[in-house]
Amino acid sequence: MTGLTHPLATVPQDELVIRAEADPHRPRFHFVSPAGWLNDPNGVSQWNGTYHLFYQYNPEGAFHHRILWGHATSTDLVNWTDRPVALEPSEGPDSPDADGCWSGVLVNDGGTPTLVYSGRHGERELPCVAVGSPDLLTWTKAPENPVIAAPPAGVDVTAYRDHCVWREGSSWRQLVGSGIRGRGGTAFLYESADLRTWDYIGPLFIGDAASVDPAAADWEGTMWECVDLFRAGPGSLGDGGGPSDDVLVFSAWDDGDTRHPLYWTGRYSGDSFEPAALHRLDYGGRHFYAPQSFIDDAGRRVMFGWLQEGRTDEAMVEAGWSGVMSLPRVATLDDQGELAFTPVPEVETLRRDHVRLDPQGVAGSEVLAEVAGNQLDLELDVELEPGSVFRLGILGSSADSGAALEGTAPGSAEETVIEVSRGTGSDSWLRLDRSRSSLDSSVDAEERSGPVILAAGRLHLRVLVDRSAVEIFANGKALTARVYPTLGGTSVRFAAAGSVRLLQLDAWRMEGIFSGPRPLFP
Ligand code: DQQ
Repeated sequence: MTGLTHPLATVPQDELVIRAEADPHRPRFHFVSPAGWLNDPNGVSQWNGTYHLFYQYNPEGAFHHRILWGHATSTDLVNWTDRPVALEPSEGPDSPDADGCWSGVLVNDGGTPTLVYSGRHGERELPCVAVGSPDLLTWTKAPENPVIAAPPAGVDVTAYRDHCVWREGSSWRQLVGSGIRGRGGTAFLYESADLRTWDYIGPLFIGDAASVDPAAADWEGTMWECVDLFRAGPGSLGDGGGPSDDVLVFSAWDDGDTRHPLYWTGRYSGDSFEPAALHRLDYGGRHFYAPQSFIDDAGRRVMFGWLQEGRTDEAMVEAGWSGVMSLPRVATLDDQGELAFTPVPEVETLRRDHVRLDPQGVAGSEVLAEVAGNQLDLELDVELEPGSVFRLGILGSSADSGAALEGTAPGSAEETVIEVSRGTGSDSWLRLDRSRSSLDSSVDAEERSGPVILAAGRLHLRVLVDRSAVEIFANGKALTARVYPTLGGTSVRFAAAGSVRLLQLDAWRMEGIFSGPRPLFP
């Protein structure tokens, strides 16, 4: 560490871990940094059987500044062991990463673990490389850094950072996220023989920031952060494929505003990407941001995302920690050619105290006497007739909140409500109502929603509640969000309007993955 301090570094560093551990909103079975700030997943991978999760980390406090790469490893994607910080800024006027080691990826360079990341100096980010020891615990920065000296000449870029790197034939290819002022987000394509010298090819594809209202949930933004290009259909990237077999994931950014993750389906061929359709990746918007994915040894496309906080900067700083890593989720293409998500099955090893409810009609509102808690895994199969609505209330603080669940009257208690409504046509919706999640009026309480397909009225709903982190999967569509109840509510209830049948409900309490305080610098 240097002696540099930031105005937001108001909590002594040796107090951060204690504060973080004491915070009731801190998740227990999601990966979080030991304390301080965490944002994007980086270098996600499986190397010689071991899973590696690197992440944007500021151990100085719960704010984004002078970012390091934290590192944790796992053999099961569930339990994580902290490893020494992998990358930290190198000081000096000529250092390309003097002000931060920003997001990037891990690649296997003929057996040598190699990181490609964005070095930040001043307001500028440029591609850098670091080479790892065989155990991936010690990293040496390449003397050639930055390996690309500047964004493409003659292009007025809104920003330029983050990397997707893959092997194609005998070459390396790289995308760098960017945006062209006045047009839209883009990813610049480069090629290299050695990861050190890169030839610029051109923009892979340029988005259109004017295609929809900037307020829209699928606005492309003016810059694409954390681009991630992969083959979701059969075969592998670069072998042609069908018109919608490739996926280009990005996080829509606009002048410092982290908006939401989106993806194009299309075909990557030659030096360009022919788009088919644009989709929302997670209906939680900024609460599942900067996702990055990899193929593991089992052939699964595993994705992590950053669950941004929904509380004020001051509240984060006071809490001593900020930022949650999503549970790893498997991405597949569904029948509609869209990404479908489900948490990796390994998460189920944390399940305890199983409760099962048998088939029953749902009428009015009912508290589940057998199920309560703020660390839960809930799995439901529900059948909805056209025009009906199913609601699941979680983190409820008193029996009085039944009125809210039925949508009739607001009360003073807290409750977070997940709602699935079946339209009379094909318009069915997943909605998260956070309007009564917290009595704290300073936290984000905006509604989140998006369309779901209920074939024959059937819904498979999975809800993972981990204190302030909530991950919802409804027939493969993900909605991730943060909630900050103040009353310590643990009740679970369901309710219905119209004709709804619960086919099965399984519930478990979830075990935590860390046994106590962890050192800021393992
Ligand atoms: N966060 C990183 C950037 C990236 C952004 C900096 C996305 O590299 O563009 O911490 O959250």
